[in-house]
Amino acid sequence: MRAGTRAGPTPARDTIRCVKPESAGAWRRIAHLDMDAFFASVELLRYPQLKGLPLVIGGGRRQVDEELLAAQGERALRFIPVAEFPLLKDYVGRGVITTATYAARQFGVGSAMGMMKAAKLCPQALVLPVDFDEIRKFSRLFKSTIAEIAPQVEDRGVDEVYIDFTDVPGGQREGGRVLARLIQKSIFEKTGLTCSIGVAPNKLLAKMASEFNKPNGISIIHEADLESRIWPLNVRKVNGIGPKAGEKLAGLGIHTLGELAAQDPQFLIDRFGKATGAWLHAAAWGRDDSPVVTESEPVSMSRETTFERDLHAVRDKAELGAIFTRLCGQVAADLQRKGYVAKTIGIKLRYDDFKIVTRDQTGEAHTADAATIRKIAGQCLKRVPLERRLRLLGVRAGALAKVGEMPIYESNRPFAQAGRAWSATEFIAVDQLF
Ligand code: TTP
Ligand code: MG
Ligand code: MG
Repeated sequence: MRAGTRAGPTPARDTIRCVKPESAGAWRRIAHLDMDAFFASVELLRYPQLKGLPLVIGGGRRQVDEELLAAQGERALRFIPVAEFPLLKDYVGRGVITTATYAARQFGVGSAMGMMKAAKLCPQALVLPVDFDEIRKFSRLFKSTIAEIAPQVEDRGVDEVYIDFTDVPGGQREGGRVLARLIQKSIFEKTGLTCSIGVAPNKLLAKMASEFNKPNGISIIHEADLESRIWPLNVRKVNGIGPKAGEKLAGLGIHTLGELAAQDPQFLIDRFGKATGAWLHAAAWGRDDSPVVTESEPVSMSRETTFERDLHAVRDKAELGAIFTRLCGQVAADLQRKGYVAKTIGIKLRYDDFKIVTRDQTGEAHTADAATIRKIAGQCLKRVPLERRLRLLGVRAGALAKVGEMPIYESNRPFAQAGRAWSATEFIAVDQLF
C-alpha cells in the first residue's frame, strides 16, 4: 500500500513515513559540466596516435598543417607517424595557446600563454591549429546528447553547460552522481570525448565542483561540505570574482573563501558597494538562487505597422512601397543582430474592414538580406487581393536557423510558394517573443 492511502485506523508504524523526494519538495541539484581540454581533445579524435603526448592548440593554420592533412588523405590521418607532426620548438610567430592536453599541462603550459613562453617550458610538445568547424560540430553534439537525458540545459559557451538535475528521474540519486555518470557515458559514446561534472545545490557551487576532479571526474557537493571543500579555496575560484576584485580582497588580507565568509557583510558593503558586497558574502557562504536558464530559440521574427490613415495599394503606391521596404529592412536587421537567417518570408495585411490575410513563401536557401527579403515579400504581396484599403502591413521571417548552422549546401533554387498561410494568432504569439 502506498504511504498516505490508508483505509481504516492509522497503524502506529505509519507515523514514520519514508517519502521519496518529489518535485515540490526535492533538493535542488544543479550540475555544471565542462569538457576536458576541449580543443585539444577534438584534435585527438582525428589524430588518436597523439593520445597521451603533450599537445597544445594555438596559432593559425600553417603550411605544415595543410601538408599533414593533404599528404595522406582524410582516411589515413590516424596513421600519420607522430614524428611528422610540428613541434612547439619549431613554431615561429606570436599567438597564444588556447588550450593544452593534460600531458602538456604537467610542464606548466596552459590556456592564454604565449606560444614562445610555452615553447621554452615544453619544446617537445606538438602544436596544432584550432579547427573551428570541428569544434562547433562537437559542441553541438555533446549539448544535444545532454538535452536528450536532462532537458533543462543552460548553454554557457563552447564547452560548458549548467544542467538542472532536480526533477530529472534519478537526478537525486547519490546526490546526482548516478545521472552525472550516465551523461558522461552517453557523451563519450556519442563523441569519444570526456568531460567533468560537478553537482551541487546551485550553479555557483556546481561550477567550482566541476573542476575538483578534472579530467573525466565527478564531484558531488552538499551544503554540509562548505567548510571542508569550499572555504579552503582561493576567492578567485568563484565565477564572478575576477582579477580586480581578487586583488582588492588580497589587499584586505582576504585570500580564501573561508576568510571571505568570516567577514562582516557591512565591512564588504563598505568597500565594494551594496550589491557587490552583499553578493561576495553570499557567494562565500555558497548561496546562489539563480535559475538554470534554458534558452528558447525564436520561431520567427517580424515587424508590422499600423498606418496613420488607411492606404490603397494603387493610389498610395509610393508611400506603401516605402513602408514595405522599411519593414523588410528592419526584419533583416533584427535577424542579423541576433545571428539568424530565415527560410520562410511572409506578409500580413489588415484591411479597412479589419479582416486579416497572410501569405508566405518557403525555399531552400536561408537569408538575412534586406533586398532578398523585400523581393520575396513582394511576391507574397502579389498573391493577395488589393482592392480594399489597408490598415496594417507586416513582414515576417520564419523557419529560422542560427548563422553557420544551416545546411552547408543550400541550393539556389528559387523560393517555392508554401501552401499554408500563417494564422493571425500565430503571428501575434510569435511577436510577443520579442
Ligand atoms: P576551458 O574549458 O577553460 O578549458 P579546456 O576545456 O581546454 O580544459 P579543461 O579540461 O580545464 O576544461 O575552455 C574550453 C575551450 O575554450 C578550450 O579548449 C580552448 C578555448 N579557450 C580559448 O580559446 N582561450 C582561453 O583563454 C581559454 C581559457 C579557453
Ligand atoms: Mg573545458
Ligand atoms: Mg570551459
